[in-house]
Amino acid sequence: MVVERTFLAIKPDGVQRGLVGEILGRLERKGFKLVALKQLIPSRNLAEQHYGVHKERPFFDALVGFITSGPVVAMVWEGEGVISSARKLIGATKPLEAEPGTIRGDLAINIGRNVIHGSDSPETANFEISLWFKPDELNDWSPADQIWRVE
Ligand code: D4T
Repeated sequence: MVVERTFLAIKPDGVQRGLVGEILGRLERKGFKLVALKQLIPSRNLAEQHYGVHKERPFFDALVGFITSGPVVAMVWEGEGVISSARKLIGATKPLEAEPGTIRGDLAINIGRNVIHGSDSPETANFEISLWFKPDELNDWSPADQIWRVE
């Protein structure tokens, strides 16, 4: 398996509901490595670029309005297969259809308030990481307990 990086963002509802620690804990306990983290209120321009693929969809304005409504916790996580694995940990887009045990399955009800975003492919991950972060905000580091993380 290839070591990858993915972009994850805790949306304003997750921040307002005090779910940041819960979500970070799940990703840390899984064993993925956090290589960048910051809180920001996204500009309209950033939100429109991030959700550019949904530009023609009827929910686009509401989506951009929501993501720019308050602080977002933007992150880059690294690990083998992290892009698809993080999507599994997050669960289905519609929280009522997300499996129990997933972030959305356990913590959300509404599709417009589904707590977290995760990149859906290597191409999207590269695009989103460079959209949200400058290169010097990404940290290359090795966990001190690396020896316990079997290759
Ligand atoms: P994100 O991109 O937030 O991780 O969500 P998903 O990858 O799981 O789902 P998506 O791209 O299809 O949708 C992006 C974002 O739009 C919201 N949404 C989506 C909405 O409010 N109404 C809708 O009908 C759909 C399809 C939820 C997630």
